Amino acid sequence: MSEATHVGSGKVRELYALDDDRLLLVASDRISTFDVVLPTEIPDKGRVLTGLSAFWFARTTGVVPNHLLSLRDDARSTECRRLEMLPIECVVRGYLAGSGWKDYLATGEVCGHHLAEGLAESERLPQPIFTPATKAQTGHDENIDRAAAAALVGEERLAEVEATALSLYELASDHARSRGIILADTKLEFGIDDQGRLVLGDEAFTPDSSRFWPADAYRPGSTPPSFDKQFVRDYCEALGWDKSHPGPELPDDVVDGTRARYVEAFERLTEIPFDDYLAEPTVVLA
Ligand code: Q0N
Repeated sequence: MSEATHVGSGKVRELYALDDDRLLLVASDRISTFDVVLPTEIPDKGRVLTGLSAFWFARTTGVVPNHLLSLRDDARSTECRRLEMLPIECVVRGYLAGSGWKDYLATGEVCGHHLAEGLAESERLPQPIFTPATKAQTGHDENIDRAAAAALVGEERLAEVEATALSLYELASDHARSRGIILADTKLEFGIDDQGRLVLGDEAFTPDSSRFWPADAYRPGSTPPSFDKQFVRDYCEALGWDKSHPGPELPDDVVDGTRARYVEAFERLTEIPFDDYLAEPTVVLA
């Protein structure tokens, strides 16, 4: 990418500027667990996530426009429109997990949503809730209430992103459910284009931005297994690793099993053979 300037990196993705209007988002095969990037890669993980995101972008243009311009032949790089990103993470939760469960246990509320008493861990909520968070540069995003989010993006824009995020979650979670995957929650990022329009950016409904649970193993009252990372988590727990940097190397069977789970998520959700995607990435856009 000699033509592109590196402009940012996440734990597992890199962002390059192509020109004044366009960015290149490159998904690596790195994997993180318990917030630590492991020294061992999962082959094709970045391609699975890039293809899944593009699949969702193509299927949600009726809800909101998105930043995708094109997929590169490497199947892991997305050319996208440069936006002015909103300074909030737009999280939608259909189930009570992660920081939502923690906040509920401590206060009975999540981001100002007062919930019924006596809900169990991982329980399905009566209706999905919009639970925005601040974007922390380092460390953890902080859940915020409606007033704090409105102070960051404005009352009108907040109402628009809330309605849009809830519509997107409903569309994606209904589809995933019909394919045996529970989309427990998801994090979306929006930006504003040069015309002032709201546009969906970043990645969408991937296992890195959402909690994917296998529907057949779902039991409220416990933490369901992660569809994608469960072998990695189980291996790390059995090792007794203290979850500080650096993480452990993964053995071949854990790598192979995890790769198979990512590919299975891709194929279940898209109904496209993963090899077809590798041969011609644009198949996910059809
Ligand atoms: C942008 N981030 C946060 C890649 C993702 N379309 C866009 N226009 C302008 N800025 C961004 C996007 C997008 N997507 C999004 N940072 C800049 C997430 N990054 C973290 C690093 O890896």
